[in-house]
Amino acid sequence: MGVVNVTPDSFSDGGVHLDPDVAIAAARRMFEDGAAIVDIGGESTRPGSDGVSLDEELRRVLPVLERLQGDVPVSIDTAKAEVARRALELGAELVNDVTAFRSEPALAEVCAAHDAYVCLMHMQGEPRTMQLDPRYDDVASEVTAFLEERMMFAIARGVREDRICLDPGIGFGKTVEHNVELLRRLDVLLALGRPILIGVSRKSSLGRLAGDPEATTGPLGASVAAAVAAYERGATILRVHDVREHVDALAVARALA
Ligand code: HH2
Repeated sequence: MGVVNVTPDSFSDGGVHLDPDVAIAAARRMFEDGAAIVDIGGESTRPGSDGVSLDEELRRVLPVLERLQGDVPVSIDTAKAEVARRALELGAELVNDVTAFRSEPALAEVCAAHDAYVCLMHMQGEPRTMQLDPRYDDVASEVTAFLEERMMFAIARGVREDRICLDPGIGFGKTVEHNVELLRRLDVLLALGRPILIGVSRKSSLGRLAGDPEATTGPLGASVAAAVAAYERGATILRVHDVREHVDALAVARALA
């Protein structure tokens, strides 16, 4: 899964894809480079962010979705039912909601009505404050219990189970140690029986593990290493900014598996 953030403030590509022409070209390039799907987002969820209005989010993503329609398989990264509805009408195949239908529960019915694929992600707290003091007794089992509950919620609202993938939410209300623990113990999540999506690309935990305690992003080599490790532990969808490098690395990892 390639990532194109049509935002001024995303943590690693903020401002880069704000111009629709640039965003569309980036999405097409990611698809040509081997992404199975490209995740388009109009709202940053980086630590400390406040969110954007419905009008602003639509203004950012609609021109991009309109011109990618029929060309590139698209996922919409949104927590807003109306954004998802418009994106699905424009051919989006997957709704990626980092709030797992907690922000707008009606988003579940929108996904069900379109028979859309859905990614449900774990987050402790909300983006504005989530990195202040994240705490867990046992991060892997707490994240798994949360995702199981959200999956049951989605199914109760009409989403087919075989449409759902699950994501532990690397960096969303988690310390470096929590992120490492989740990636090491993916088997606990896999026991839920659904495909696992991992978004660790360029995240600050990687920069910190690579030796910079003040890092706000992670280097490419660290992103690729984490993606391969997640793949080897059973993750099947890797959400990444640098598609070509990850496709090459995963092809080799698959050949050696
Ligand atoms: N991470 C980000 C955004 N959306 N969705 C899923 N399912 N999993 C993730 O790990 C995930 C996500 C944050 O990364 P990015 O989109 O690059 O930055 P920002 O939120 O600042 O736009």
